[in-house]
Amino acid sequence: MSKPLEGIKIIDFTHVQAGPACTQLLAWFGADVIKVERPGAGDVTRSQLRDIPDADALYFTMLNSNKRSLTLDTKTQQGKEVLEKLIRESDVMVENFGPGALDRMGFTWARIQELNPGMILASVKGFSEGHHFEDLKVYENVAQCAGGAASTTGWWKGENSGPTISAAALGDSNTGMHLAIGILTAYVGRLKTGKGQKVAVSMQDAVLNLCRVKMRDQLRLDRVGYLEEYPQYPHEMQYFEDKVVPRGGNAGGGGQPGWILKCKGWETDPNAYIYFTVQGHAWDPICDALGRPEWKTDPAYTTAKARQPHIDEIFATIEDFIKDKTKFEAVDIFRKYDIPCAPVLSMKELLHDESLRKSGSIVEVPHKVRGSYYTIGSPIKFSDLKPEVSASPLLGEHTDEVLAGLGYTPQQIAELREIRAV
Ligand code: CAO
Repeated sequence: MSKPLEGIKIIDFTHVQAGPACTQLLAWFGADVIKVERPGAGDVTRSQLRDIPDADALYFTMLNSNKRSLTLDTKTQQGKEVLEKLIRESDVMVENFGPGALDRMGFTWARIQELNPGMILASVKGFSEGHHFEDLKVYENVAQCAGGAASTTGWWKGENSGPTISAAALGDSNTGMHLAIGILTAYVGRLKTGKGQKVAVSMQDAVLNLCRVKMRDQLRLDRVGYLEEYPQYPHEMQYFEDKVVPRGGNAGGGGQPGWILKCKGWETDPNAYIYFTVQGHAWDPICDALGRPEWKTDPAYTTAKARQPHIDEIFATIEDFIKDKTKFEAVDIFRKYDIPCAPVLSMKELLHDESLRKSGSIVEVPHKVRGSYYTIGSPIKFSDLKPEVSASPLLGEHTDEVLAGLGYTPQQIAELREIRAV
């Protein structure tokens, strides 16, 4: 079966993580993604944190599968001419250079439209156009700080109570995913109007979009003065006095209290924990699971509001119940009662998880230089499409092929190579 995005040609002018994550997704679903890289060096992630000497680093391979690689120095006149031809023949150009880099290269939005009025130009920047920080270059953690994730993650007191960064790529890959949605929207728009458009996602906005419930909490705090589901309520109300959303440790982000609880072996295994959610309507099953049927009718426990002052005691009771059970045994017990919970899984456990292998969420990909590598496959599953992950390209692997497709003769390609334009 042909893949849904087959026939869509994308100039992938991206590097590091935010842009490549977006274009990789589109490549999985069938788009022809041509990664344009500087001759000699290419995407900086090819050589960052290498685990095998002289082989593309996993940082690169895991974000650039299913693409073709064209080396092109777009600062030379000849390189610019090649890019112009490519722009004329492509549907989408994705870039995540520092602010103004594309304009400095001579490819302003006006020029791109002149070359191809149907072109969709998709950009990631740290901040949105016109923002007072728009000139800043931004990496992952900078975005997490600017988008509200860092101020709301971590602990509100104690030695390590400062703003905290999440290990999940909220700034990078998350922004790329937003951009992919924008590109597909603009593409559908173009099918109706024939016109391309500019699509932009700032990393700050993409992080903020994922911090929606924290903004909800700020608005509630402004109105009500406290947040009853936060661990500070009701014993540490001083943390609400400045009316700024405090960090909530491992508390549940929605209306359901939750916490990370120790299981058997936590003293030596850093991941011997489960997450347990005290779902309001599952209170009776929770009491049954814990062998505390008296809590089902005790007014001090029957409503979420009544339970909140005792929430630490409730979590301590669950911890006591699971202290002689592994995280998997604990979850096996609670799943019978329909309680939302899961073990805290390490990267090692996820890498070897059979279900993830079976579903294609973790895949092994043969690679010309590395031998093979494991990578994360498509998290989006379809009934009529099985995205197959193929190796990331070697630097310039498809240069000749792409140039020939643009009409260059072997001799012209050799000349371009001679002057190091490709
Ligand atoms: N041929 C010739 N020149 C090329 C080229 C090519 N094929 N590809 C890129 N370049 C040039 C650009 O023209 C630019 O040159 P100038 O600055 O002289 O105009 C330069 O290479 C790239 O600059 P940059 O600012 O993008 O790169 P950087 O390493 O200094 O900064 C980053 C990296 C990520 C901080 C910056 O690109 C950025 O802020 N991007 C937007 C936000 C973003 O996506 N960040 C997430 C990255 S993932 O963590």
